Amino acid sequence: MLSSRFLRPAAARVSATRFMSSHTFDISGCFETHNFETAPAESVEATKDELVSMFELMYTMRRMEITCDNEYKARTIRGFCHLYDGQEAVATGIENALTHDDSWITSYRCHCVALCRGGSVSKVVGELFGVADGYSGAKGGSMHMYNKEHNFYGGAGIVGAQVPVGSGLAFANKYNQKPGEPMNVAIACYGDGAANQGQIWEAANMSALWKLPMIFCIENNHYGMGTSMERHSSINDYYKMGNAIPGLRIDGMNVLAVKEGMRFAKEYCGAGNGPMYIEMMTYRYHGHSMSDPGTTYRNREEIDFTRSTRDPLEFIKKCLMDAEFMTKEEITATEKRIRKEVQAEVLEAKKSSPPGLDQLTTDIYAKDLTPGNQAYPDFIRMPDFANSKTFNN
Ligand SMILES: Cc1ncc(C[n+]2csc(CCOP(=O)(O)OP(=O)(O)O)c2C)c(N)n1
Ligand SMILES: [Mg+2]
Repeated sequence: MLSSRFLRPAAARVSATRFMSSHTFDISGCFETHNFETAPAESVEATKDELVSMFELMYTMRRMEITCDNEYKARTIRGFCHLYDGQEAVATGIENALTHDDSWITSYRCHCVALCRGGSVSKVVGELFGVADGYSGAKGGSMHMYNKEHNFYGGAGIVGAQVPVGSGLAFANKYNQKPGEPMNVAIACYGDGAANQGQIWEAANMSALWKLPMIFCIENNHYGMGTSMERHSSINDYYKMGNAIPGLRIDGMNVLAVKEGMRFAKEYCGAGNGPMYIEMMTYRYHGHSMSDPGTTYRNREEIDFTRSTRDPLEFIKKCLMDAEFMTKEEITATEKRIRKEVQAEVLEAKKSSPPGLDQLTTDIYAKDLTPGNQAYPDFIRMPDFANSKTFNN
């Protein structure tokens, strides 16, 4: 079971300072630092538009994931399916602090990141239905959504595999830095259960040696499948795991703190100071995947307690009301509208069909599979460079 410090109620203090259409929110107590002389701000200003759009995105995520749960139970979705409800403030805060010039890669729990990076509910849900209009043209499914145009590199089914790829993305961003401008950063999100993998240490070492603009982002939802973090990890201060690499722990249920922490990380890493470790303190409401009811290794009281004291949506609703940006009635009306919109998008996705047979030979490495006419890659590297081959030029 979780220790009490992870279950503290989300800080929802609202200071008296008020500007015309913006408000100052107190986020002190939302951060713990490791190896840092500076820290994120203790208060942040947010405009009404910004807060409302964060709320709408988070509520859309919540409804989308609950809809996936229902559709799965109705057997219109099959196969692997890992839901993100409970963790919405993490993806939303990251999305609001970074731009789409920054690269993002994550684990199989990727529906909501896909939504942030150029997606729509119909595309994400369509991918789960296996239709041609789905996010990856029905070729990826729940765990493998990908959008190069928006610098989103997936969706990885192998635990931790996304992290070294993230360091590669950070390397590319350093390589392509424009003179006089800060570097774009790369963020790799992974779970507490992945955090002790050897490949992550190797990626961290190289990222530090080469001062890559890489953010190692551990979404600590306290469980790796059905094993609590106290049982699977000898260290539970994940933000300190980079040793010499500076670390930051963030209250991952407070979207304003996530955004401010990520702004701080982008500034630090983008300025050429090297990588950073971030630990988001969060929680998943569903079981690990659809085959896990999520109640055998944790009890209902723990889930209910988190919902009633730390829910990220209840937190942002409180901020909206305390700042007098929205009334309770306006919030209820918005929720009703979004519920309808999500349902409409699901119906839209259901109208699409599975991909045609002509799609069987697309999106694979070989360019032409016509017998006798196979195209080779442009360059094949042999062990002996002199015997390596260059084609098509
Ligand atoms: C290399 C590898 N080992 C094991 C698995 C099986 N597996 C899938 S998810 C998971 C737990 C990961 O937990 P965590 O990193 O905390 O992420 P969360 O599911 O909590 O988001 C395991 C062991 C896998 N997919 N890949
Ligand atoms: Mg986990």
